[in-house]
Amino acid sequence: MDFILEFFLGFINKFLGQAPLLLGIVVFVGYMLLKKKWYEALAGFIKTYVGFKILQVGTGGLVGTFRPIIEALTAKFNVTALVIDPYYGQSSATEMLDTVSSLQYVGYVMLIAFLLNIVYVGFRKYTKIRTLFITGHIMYQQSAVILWALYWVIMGVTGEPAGIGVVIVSGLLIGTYWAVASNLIIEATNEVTDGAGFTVGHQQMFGAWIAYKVAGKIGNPEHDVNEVHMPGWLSIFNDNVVSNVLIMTVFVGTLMFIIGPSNFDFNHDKYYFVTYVFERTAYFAVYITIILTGVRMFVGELTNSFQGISDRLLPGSVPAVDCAVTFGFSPNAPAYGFIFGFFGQMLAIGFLILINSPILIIAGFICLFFDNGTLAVFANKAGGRRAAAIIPFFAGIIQVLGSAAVLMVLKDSPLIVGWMGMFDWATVWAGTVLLTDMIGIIVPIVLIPLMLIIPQLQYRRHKETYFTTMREEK
Ligand code: ASC
Repeated sequence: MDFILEFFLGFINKFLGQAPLLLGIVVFVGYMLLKKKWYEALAGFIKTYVGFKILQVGTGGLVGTFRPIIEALTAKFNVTALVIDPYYGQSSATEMLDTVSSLQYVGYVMLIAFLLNIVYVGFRKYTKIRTLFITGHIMYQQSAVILWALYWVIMGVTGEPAGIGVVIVSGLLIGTYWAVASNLIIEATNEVTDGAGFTVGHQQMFGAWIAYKVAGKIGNPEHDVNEVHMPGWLSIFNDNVVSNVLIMTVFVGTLMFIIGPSNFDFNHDKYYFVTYVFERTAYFAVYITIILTGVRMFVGELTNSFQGISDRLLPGSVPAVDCAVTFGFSPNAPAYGFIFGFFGQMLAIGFLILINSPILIIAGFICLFFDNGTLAVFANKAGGRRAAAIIPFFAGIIQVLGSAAVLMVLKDSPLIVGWMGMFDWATVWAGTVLLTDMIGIIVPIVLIPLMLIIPQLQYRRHKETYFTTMREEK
């Protein structure tokens, strides 16, 4: 068994977790199935690989540039509390599981979940599931966090290694979530990307679906954040580079001045504080432009070649990939999500301080930007700028309060540093953990068949286009 696990973990880390490689191969195979020339398939592989690598340079750059600013902000106010960044959730999970000799079970959870997802797609005629979740680093993160949380509320007091029941239930539960939630968001993703042929496999799939649905009711899609046609001098905002830099300079620049020059470690020979601030904030547009370039490079290839896979190999199925891919279709929306999500989170953190809450929360950049950015992309598509502002604002409040609630039962876990505050984890998963704490392991067990009802309901809404165009008629 250890051999199988080792092989699988290698496979995850070195292949599945390498999105550029995996998607490149998908494109290659797709083109071969479409009977293209081998060199065309090779060219498709290379453009997908390089394009995805470029995307990763952009997302990595955003994290590297902006995470320290958010951290400096909380350091300045000297708050000690738990951080709602996914990597803080992940390290709480792995550190704790390690103390009860159970870290290796994260691999089993992932293996069970991934195999289950394949089975669901294999039996899509019955399950109505069309998506395979392949965002490797997220698969690991979520497997670790769910195992930790369920272990802690079910077996924590014993200090024993995780039991087989918890491992299996965690795997079945998280695999069902990957399949059901990424499947739920296909139609909306196809609207956002104009039928690019992939779906989102990340941490806010239920959230993005809700954002898309609610946005249609509160906003106007005509007022797209990417098509602001302002008159006079405001017309410079029509360009996403200019508008991202101006907005972020005002917003993040103000934060940086509040934090103060002495709290930033920058080269005084090279910068005045003000030029340093401007460089940081301008990097926002630099990385968004990089993301755009990368996405544009591979999305066309993926769309064309996936036709081959979904015509011949797995009819009507699509890969579920990182949320940042959608940013390439809506370059102004992530800044909206970040800023309004920030206000929402700050308001909720202020509230926790005011009521003297036993749990204090620190904002994390990944949650602020990638989670709310994604919600803004979906909200904007259905409800324009109004929705792209209002929805991330409320999401920010929910991320903080939902995480604080679940941390009430997890806070005594050894070596805890935080929780994954991403939308689905501050809602569905926080709720599941709290209910499991009250009622027991029956809660996640019952949740599995309940989630499986969702694709059945989706299928009923548009049977004719469900497996073909994957778009609902308007
Ligand atoms: C996460 C996480 C990341 C980012 C990235 C966004 O939740 O763990 O590294 O979001 O996937 O592109």
